[in-house]
Amino acid sequence: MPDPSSQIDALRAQFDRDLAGAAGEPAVRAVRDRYLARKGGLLTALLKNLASAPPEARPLLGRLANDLKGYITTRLAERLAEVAVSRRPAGAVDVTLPGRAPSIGHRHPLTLVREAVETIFARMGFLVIEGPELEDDYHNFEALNMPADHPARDMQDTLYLAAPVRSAAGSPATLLRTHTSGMQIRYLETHQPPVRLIAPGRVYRRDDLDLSHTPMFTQVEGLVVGERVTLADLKGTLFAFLHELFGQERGVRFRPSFFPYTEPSAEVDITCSACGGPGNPATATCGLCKRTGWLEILGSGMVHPAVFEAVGYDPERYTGFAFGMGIERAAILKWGVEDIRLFYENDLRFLEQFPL
Ligand code: 2U9
Repeated sequence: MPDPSSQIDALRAQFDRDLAGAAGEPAVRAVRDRYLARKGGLLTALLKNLASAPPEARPLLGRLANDLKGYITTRLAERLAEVAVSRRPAGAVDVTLPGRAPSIGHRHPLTLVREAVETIFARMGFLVIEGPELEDDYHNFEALNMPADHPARDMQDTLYLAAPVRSAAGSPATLLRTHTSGMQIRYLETHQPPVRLIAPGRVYRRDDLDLSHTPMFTQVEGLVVGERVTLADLKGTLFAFLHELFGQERGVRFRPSFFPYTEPSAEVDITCSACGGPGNPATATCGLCKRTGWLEILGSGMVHPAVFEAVGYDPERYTGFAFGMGIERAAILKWGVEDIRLFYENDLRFLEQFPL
């Protein structure tokens, strides 16, 4: 029979190891049962065995065994108290769980396109200017070579105010601007060339709502004025811009056109995103470009000398180019949106679809 006192020491060491390895409350309870169970408990068995020790050794062994029992009972009580503290009360929040990601907002598709346009032109050295949506006749029409009898000034096309109001620019406004050009007139009135800017903003036209018209839409116009600015500068700038916004693979073409404030004028087309442009078999049936392979994206031209005269620039000395683009139209062509009204209905199922 092994020496009873070293048996007691061995059991204490074994208990220490078992308790150290018991992590949660159930494991600690299992250790308690393993040592203290009335039937089959290791300490219970040891105490019973003491009865068969030689009578003269019993007092000492009895004391050692009782010490061990006290030790085991105390250590178990301490550990149970510890694990009970770390136990999560029912219904409590587990602060170690990863948090729920808050759903953050995102920018409106028209804002995304406007910002993309602004970034492209800013990198080309253009200034971005903004101004009032209420305008006077002079800045919206007269200075842009559209005199009083010009058809664009017709009540059918322009939204006039019932009575003039004082606009943010100071002058008495009579209408909702039909383009952002008035801002550019103001800029030319107060600055000397060289000029290189874009003017984004909301504009208003007397249109009924349909698939492709809204009485309010968003424009970006651009203007470059200097001493030897040519049509080649216009083409190079717009080629670079359109390739940046729509992709380097897109074809770009210029078609002669007419605007009162530019001469010569050109409308600019890009190859159709749906059929891939002219020469592709799909063009023969393409509904997006009406079988032409081309989509109109912006208007442009060399600034009319009458505009320079209106702002006091010498038309013999200065030349310039200008262009205009509808942001809604750009977004429609970029993403294949079927109805312009979707941009203004605030349906999240639509608005959430746009990357950029
Ligand atoms: C100044 C001089 C000239 C701006 C220009 C266009 C051509 C043009 C349309 C595009 C689609 C309007 O939004 S749209 O309906 N714009 O085609 N705009 S040149 O010309 C200017 C502007 C300011 C001082």
